[in-house]
Amino acid sequence: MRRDYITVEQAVPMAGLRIALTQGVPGPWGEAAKAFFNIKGIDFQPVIQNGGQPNAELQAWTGQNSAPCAVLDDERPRSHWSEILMLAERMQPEPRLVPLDEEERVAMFGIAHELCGEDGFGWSARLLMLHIMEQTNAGVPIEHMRRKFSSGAPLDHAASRAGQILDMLARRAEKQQARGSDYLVGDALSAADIYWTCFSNLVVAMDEADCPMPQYYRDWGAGCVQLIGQPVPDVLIAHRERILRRHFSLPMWF
Ligand SMILES: N[C@@H](CCC(=O)N[C@@H](CS)C(=O)NCC(=O)O)C(=O)O
Repeated sequence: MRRDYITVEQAVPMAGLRIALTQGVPGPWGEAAKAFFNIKGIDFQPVIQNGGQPNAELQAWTGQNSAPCAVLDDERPRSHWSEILMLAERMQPEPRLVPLDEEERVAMFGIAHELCGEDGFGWSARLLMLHIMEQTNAGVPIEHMRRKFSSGAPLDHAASRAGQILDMLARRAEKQQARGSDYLVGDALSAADIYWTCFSNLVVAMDEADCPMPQYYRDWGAGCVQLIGQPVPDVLIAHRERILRRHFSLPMWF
């Protein structure tokens, strides 16, 4: 379902599903959104968001300037990870990515928050990356990104949150395997598996053949693991590889 990007200006008058995505890098929130729609066979039009930039046109269209942001026809823009997931579920319920069973739903949304939410894994890894960018003069507008994405806690808090979440996920993956499931929740694929697959790329870069992303992005991930101070458990990388191969369109394209 590879498609060329269009600008916000081109996207605004269009009908259908348009999704603003950071062009040129596999932003984990954006890659997860893309995977939901791809897995469900829902067509969408990628729209350019420029990472770290003001994105004034996107701001005027959607009331915010981050990616991803999904706009279906003339409905309200959806930029929170859970809004985008629920939109995908509504547009095409099968295959389900939010479990029907209420206990499993709670587990899935809990894991998703730990991966995607404020003070979660992606949030914390990004703060570690901003620190690395600053040390290496990476040319990224650090102050703009900190203003958007800092919670005011010190760097060691971000490192320990990322480590705690990795431990929690590894324990869960092991328990699930012991009961005969290849998935993080219940016995089937859910958004939790997709989020982990995409967010794992922040710490252990996917193979070039699967995800041809810039070398600097790979280097930031390795630096991130050093700051976390513990390796990413093998069980989680094996899980990521299984989900990638079974459920993603490869190579990724951004
Ligand atoms: N709004 C999303 C999070 C989106 C997000 O954090 N996007 C980042 C991904 S690194 C982004 O757009 N960064 C580039 C930028 O801010 O320009 C949510 O809470 O679900």
